[in-house]
Parts: sequence; C-alpha cells; structure tokens
Amino acid sequence: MKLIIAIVQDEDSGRLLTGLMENGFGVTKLATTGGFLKAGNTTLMIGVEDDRVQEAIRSIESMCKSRKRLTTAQASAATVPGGGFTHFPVEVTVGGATLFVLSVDQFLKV
Ligand code: 2BA
Repeated sequence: MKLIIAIVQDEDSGRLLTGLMENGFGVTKLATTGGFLKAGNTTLMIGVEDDRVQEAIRSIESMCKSRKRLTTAQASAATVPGGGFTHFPVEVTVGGATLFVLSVDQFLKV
C-alpha cells in the first residue's frame, strides 16, 4: 500500500475530493498553508493499493490546474536608490499539484 500526500489549490479540492471518492478511493482532507505564498491550500491524504497508484495520480493530474499568483518580493537597501526597502510584484505559477508517494508499513483500523 502507498500513501499519496497531494497538495492542491483550494479551487480544485472539492471536485478532486468528489472524483476520488466516486472512484472508490479513501481520502482525508486537511486545510493547509503554503510556506512561500502563506496562502491557504489543501492537502489530501489518500491511502491506495499499489495497483491503483497510477490511476489516482492520473485523476489528480486531470483535475488540478496550474494558475498564476502574484506575490511581493522585497528589494534590499543595496538595490534601492537612497537605501531602504521596497516591495515589487512577482508572478509565480502554482500547481497543478505537489505529490509525495510514501510506502505504508501497516494500514490498520482498530
Ligand atoms: P507555497 O509554498 O505557497 O508555494 C506556492 C508557489 O510559489 C509554488 O508552487 C512555486 O511556484 C512558488 N515557490 C515556492 N517556493 C518558492 C521559492 N523559494 N522561490 C520562488 N518561488 C517559489 P508549487 O511548486 O506548485 O507548490 C504549491 C504548494 O505545494 C506550495 O505552496 C507548498 O504548500 C507545497 N509544496 C511545494 N513543494 C513542496 C515541498 N518540497 N515540500 C512540501 N510542500 C511543498
């Protein structure tokens, strides 16, 4: 068995959760925050039999879009005329999904 940890954007999470459940996958949803953007995202924990891992990954891939987000970066005193600090917008591309696939030693319900 494997545990897929999937970090997805909130906009994709509802449809993905429904799609995975309809296809017989067990899913736990966590509200999480990305370290870089410090914005909300969603982490799904999906316990999967080995022979269904690729199917789960394909589902995630098909339901998660990449999107552009604007954030701000700070320029240091050395690069700003007159010293001090300034902020300027930076565009980053987020997603579709960040996946970790872990081997599971034991899967128990007690
Ligand atoms: P965030 O950490 O909020 O990152 C959002 C997006 O910002 C990233 O999208 C990436 O495009 C950009 N980014 C992140 N760190 C950066 C940096 N040091 N410099 C420049 N740009 C940077 P994704 O790569 O699609 O990641 C989406 C979310 O997945 C992340 O949200 C984070 O919550 C998670 N994630 C990504 N890589 C991870 C890792 N190695 N370990 C744990 N979580 C990860």
